[in-house]
Amino acid sequence: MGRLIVVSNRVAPIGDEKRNTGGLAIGLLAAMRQAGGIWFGWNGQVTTTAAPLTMQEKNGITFATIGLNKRDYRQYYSGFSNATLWPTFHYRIDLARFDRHEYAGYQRVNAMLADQLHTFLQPDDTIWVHDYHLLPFAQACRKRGMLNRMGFFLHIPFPEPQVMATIPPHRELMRAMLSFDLLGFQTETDRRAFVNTIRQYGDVRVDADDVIHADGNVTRTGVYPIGVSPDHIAEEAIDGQKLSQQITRGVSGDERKVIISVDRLDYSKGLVERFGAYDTLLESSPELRDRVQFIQIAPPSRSDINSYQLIRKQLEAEAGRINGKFSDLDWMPIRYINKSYDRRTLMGLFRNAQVGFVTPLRDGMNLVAKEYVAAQDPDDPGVLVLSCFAGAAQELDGALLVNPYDRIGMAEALRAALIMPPEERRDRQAQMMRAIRTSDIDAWRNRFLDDLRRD
Ligand code: ADQ
Repeated sequence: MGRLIVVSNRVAPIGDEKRNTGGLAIGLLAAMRQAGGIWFGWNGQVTTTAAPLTMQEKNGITFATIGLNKRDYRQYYSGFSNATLWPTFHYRIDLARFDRHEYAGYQRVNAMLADQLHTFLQPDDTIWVHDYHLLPFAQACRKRGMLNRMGFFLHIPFPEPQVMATIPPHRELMRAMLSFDLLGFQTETDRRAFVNTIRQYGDVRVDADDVIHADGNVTRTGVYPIGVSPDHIAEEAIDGQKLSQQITRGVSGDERKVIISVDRLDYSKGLVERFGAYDTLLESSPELRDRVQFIQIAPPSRSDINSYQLIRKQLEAEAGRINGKFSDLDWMPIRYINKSYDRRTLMGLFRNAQVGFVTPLRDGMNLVAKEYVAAQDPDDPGVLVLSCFAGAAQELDGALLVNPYDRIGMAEALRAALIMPPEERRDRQAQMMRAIRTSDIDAWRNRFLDDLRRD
């Protein structure tokens, strides 16, 4: 069997996990460590001149990285990837823009990355490409004569046909995706949306098993919900408990219950709506004031994009408003923190919190939901309140599922979580742990790679 080459927009150097906030990076590091191989992509630096490909070996994994120049970064990364594809795939066409130059830059960077890969590729290598930055990557490789087995995994949702159609070159993008041998999605909902879209706009033949035939290519589709390493998280959570108690000492007190949320600061995560629900909870249940503490950890991401600056301002205003309305000398209802924590502290914080409040408006999976459950003490677990629009909701049926657009419904769920009897909490956590163990990070990688390598 040949080498495994993982291709993703951003390559995270090993040993740098603490600073990594992306679920993609964390999931891939765990997978690569066991599989070995080469991880190829952008090193995260923006250079003024063309940067050469750098190969660096660490702990059995070769990191093949390249810098992007300012124009590439602007057009490919901030532009088409994060101002067109990201909002559209998360159903926020109100925030999406389309610019032909940015799209040309997106295609150009995909072609440049294919050229670079060609320089070190061997004929029996298997290539596993990740996420929306690289939809046309296989097509660019095929044009350069690379015949290797190539699979693609989409970490974010795939939108319904009418939403996908708002991207002007949607047909071209969809056709380009058919140069992959296998397309993987987080949920059946996403896979179905893709198949429906390609049926409608692709001018292709889709057979009974949803295998797609176009121009002599055969593309299979599959569902591979990404997971976590539950045993590892449990260890981190126990280790991190003391550290996190020091952080929250004086914040939570012995008698205050903690509600925790951790997200990249992104409009898809539903933070404004979540703050609103907490406001409603305190408004409608005055007896809870001074008895609960909401901690929202949200390190800024993509802060050079307009819509991200806007959401940050909005959240600062909301946190200030709610704290102004309810605070007392010894109690501040929301701790809104814009920084990253190392994994141990974070998992410890999860274990010490009575409620995990995870309410994205749309999310491919949402690893925080799974991490929160895996970090709990099985004898005295907390309760997960989870958006029905997170991919994780399709597996974690022991959560209290909420609609993130329903402020009162979310407040009611928070209340139910805060007063839930221990037996019900234990049952729900045990039920979710079964699902988390069945589709952990190893199962995710193995199932995808087995399918990709299968004839
Ligand atoms: P993200 O949108 O980044 O991932 P998520 O799945 O929740 O979302 O992963 C975030 C990861 O970063 C988690 O492991 C979390 O613990 C960590 N993290 C977040 N904030 C942090 C902080 N302040 N300090 C330290 N660590 C922090 C994308 C998709 C998701 C999909 C993943 C994986 O948007 O839907 O689940 O990829 O496929």
